[in-house]
Amino acid sequence: MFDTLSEKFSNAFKYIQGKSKITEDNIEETLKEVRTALLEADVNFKVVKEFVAAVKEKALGEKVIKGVNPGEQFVKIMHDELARIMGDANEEINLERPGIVPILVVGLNGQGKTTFSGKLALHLKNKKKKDVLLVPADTFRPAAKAQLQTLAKQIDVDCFDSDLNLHPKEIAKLAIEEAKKRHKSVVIIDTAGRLHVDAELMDQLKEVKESINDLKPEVLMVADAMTGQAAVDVSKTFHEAIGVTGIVLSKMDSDAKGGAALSIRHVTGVPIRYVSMGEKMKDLELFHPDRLAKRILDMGDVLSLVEKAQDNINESDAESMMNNFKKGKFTVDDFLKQMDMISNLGSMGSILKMIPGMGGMLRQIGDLSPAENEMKRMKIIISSMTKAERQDYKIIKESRLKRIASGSGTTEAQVKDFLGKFKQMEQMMGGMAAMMNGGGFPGMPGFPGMGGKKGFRQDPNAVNPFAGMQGKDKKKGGKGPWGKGYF
Ligand SMILES: Nc1nc2c(ncn2[C@@H]2O[C@H](COP(=O)(O)OP(=O)(O)O)[C@@H](O)[C@H]2O)c(=O)[nH]1
Ligand SMILES: [Mg+2]
Repeated sequence: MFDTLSEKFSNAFKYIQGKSKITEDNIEETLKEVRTALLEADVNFKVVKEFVAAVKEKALGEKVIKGVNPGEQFVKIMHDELARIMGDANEEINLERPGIVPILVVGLNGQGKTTFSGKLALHLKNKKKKDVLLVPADTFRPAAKAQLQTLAKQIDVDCFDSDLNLHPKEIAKLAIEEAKKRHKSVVIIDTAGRLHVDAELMDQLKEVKESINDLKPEVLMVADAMTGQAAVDVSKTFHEAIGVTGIVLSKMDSDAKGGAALSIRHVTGVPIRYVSMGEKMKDLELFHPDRLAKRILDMGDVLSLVEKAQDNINESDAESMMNNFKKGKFTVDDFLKQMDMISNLGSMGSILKMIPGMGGMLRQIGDLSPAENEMKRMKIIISSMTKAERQDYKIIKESRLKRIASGSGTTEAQVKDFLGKFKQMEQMMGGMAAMMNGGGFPGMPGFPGMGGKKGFRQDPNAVNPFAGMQGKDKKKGGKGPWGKGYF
């Protein structure tokens, strides 16, 4: 997300790095680059002008804080201003009111309305414990009904059987009647779009909204983040015509440049509430301006990472793995589960970027696809292994090796390579388990809590991940990261 912008910002900050004080002179180059970066990311020019002026004023007015260098102070100011133009705090729609809450999902064609309707239903069902009714009301493209019905089935949410011959406002009314009967608390109405903003569409949406106005409907406008300023202009038009209560940025998983996210709130005055991040139903995030600002500035986003992990990790899998782990056992199946857990969180790049400081490092590494491809290859090899082999890879000898290679479409050398790597992982895991169980490192008596005999170095030829800690030559006191004589 917003990779180019992050990179240009980090280049811009170089001009003030190592300076002892921020001055009008040394900040000029940085601000110029920040300005160019924002304009190139398709941020609205008025927003850019205000942003740069605000950053400049704060940076020059900033008192020199002892111990904090001007570069860091500047990044902090940038962070606060970025978050401010995007809207400060997350503002989710308010569902805690009596009666049914209707949510109208509006926007142009192909922006992701139907997809978002499904995602929102799933989010409200799981996170807010709401009983939701999905309502297809796109009378313009009849296929949209089937699309929503399919999604509804997939996420196990009820879908209203709309009569597409009726006017959408009639559909909305009937759906709300139905929702009352079924004691639903939220009704999500997926409306029609057009290729371009047109008067007929606006009139239709206005009528739908007015027909249910007594229930104070939320109107969520879905805008494709890839379209930059166009998304901003369209949102403004929709807001002026029908009154929008929230914006959803869709397709933020793509290489959107950032223009829409950074301008839309400031230009329209409407808060961004959700971010749609992919084609799967779970790919929805709340919009947190401060977290996004951190991601843009390579400061990581640990909170989102933890939330993602909590949402996506299967507890019983994690527990059975932990049990194995405590026993000092690590099987190919455990490894497969670990890989699945990680890929459930997203692409490697997207996960790593959430760790503070990794963004810049990733740019230096460049392409992560070799690592991702290797992970894929490992999964294919594992899928060609039998259950017994996954529990104990040591039984894999010549003929099994041949079978796995041909089954997975890899070479025997690749299978051997995988087994070699797995063996190293097994030893690492064994080592950690030994540490946790108080087994301790061989040759390190007296280290508190680690004096046991069960060393982890079962195989003298193994690659020892803790080699540095142990110190190859004990007499010299070790060369480990903890320095001489620590052990
Ligand atoms: N990558 C990506 N694709 C999306 C996202 N949201 C929707 N899409 C895709 O965009 C296309 C149009 O989405 P749809 O929900 O039918 O748009 P609608 O016409 O506004 O209802 C479909 O192919 C979706 O799978 C998203 O957040 N990320
Ligand atoms: Mg649709």
